[in-house]
Amino acid sequence: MKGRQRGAALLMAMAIMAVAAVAATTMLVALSTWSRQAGLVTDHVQAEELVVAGGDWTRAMLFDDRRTSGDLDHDGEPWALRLPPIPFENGELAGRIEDQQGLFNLNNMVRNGKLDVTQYTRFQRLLSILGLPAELADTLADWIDADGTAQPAGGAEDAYYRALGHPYLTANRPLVDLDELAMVRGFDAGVRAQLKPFVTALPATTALNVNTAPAEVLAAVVDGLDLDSARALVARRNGVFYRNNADFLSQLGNDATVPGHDIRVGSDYFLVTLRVTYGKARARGQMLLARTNPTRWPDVVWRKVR
Ligand SMILES: [Ca+2]
Ligand SMILES: [Ca+2]
Repeated sequence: MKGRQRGAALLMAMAIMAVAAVAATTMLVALSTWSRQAGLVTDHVQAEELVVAGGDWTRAMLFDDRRTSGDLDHDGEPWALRLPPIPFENGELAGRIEDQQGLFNLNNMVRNGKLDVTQYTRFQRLLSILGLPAELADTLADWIDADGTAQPAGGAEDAYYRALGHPYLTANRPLVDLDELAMVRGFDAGVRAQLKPFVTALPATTALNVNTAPAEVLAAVVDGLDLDSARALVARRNGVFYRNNADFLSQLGNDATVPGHDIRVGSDYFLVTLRVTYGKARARGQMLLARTNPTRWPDVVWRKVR
């Protein structure tokens, strides 16, 4: 980076730090005005930088949420509100934060390189609820597990992918993000679109947040909970929330069980989606945030801006 650009980046960072606690509008107006005066960047680069700046604002918001609400996250909290487009000079910003721990974490299916049969069964249950073939659980387990032995019920290891027109190998490690599913046998665009509202790929094994999980995921994870009962639970949850696991467990019928370590009422992982218009340019950004250390702003696990 040239000195002037580095100075600009530093100024940008300082501006973000200084105003993160203030309203987003104020921050974005300040940044866009500063940048126009400096005349350093094109509209598109500017739009991308505003996506990054907006991302830092969401990090500050989630940090503050943990500080004020403790280990408790539900759809009634400020972070869960979809932001209406915020206009600023020469553009606007829109975005949302989505809890990822209310979704089924596909990487839970493999622990330390080996299949976790309980989680694999839960994913099969989710596939069945969504009307998708059970063998998708086998091909995905093979994609993630460390070994090269295909699941007996319809898995796929290197031999399958090597024989493709554009050959490649199985990852044999946790999914980095959901886009990677496109590489896995059977996960065509239609399947991925059907799964998307219910699944995620997180860098650690995670418990399910029962305050934000959709009925389909609750029915997949809780043994003996059918979809109708899960829908009834979600309807009752609307407007109230579970304060702890016992609160949730007391709402289950006699036949429904789930180990306490597989559920919780808070979340560490959030997906941020931001759209910025600046001048004639548009930029869209997504980032996965990990709030695993409550003493600092959430870490950015990955960020995509385009
Ligand atoms: Ca919270
Ligand atoms: Ca494998």
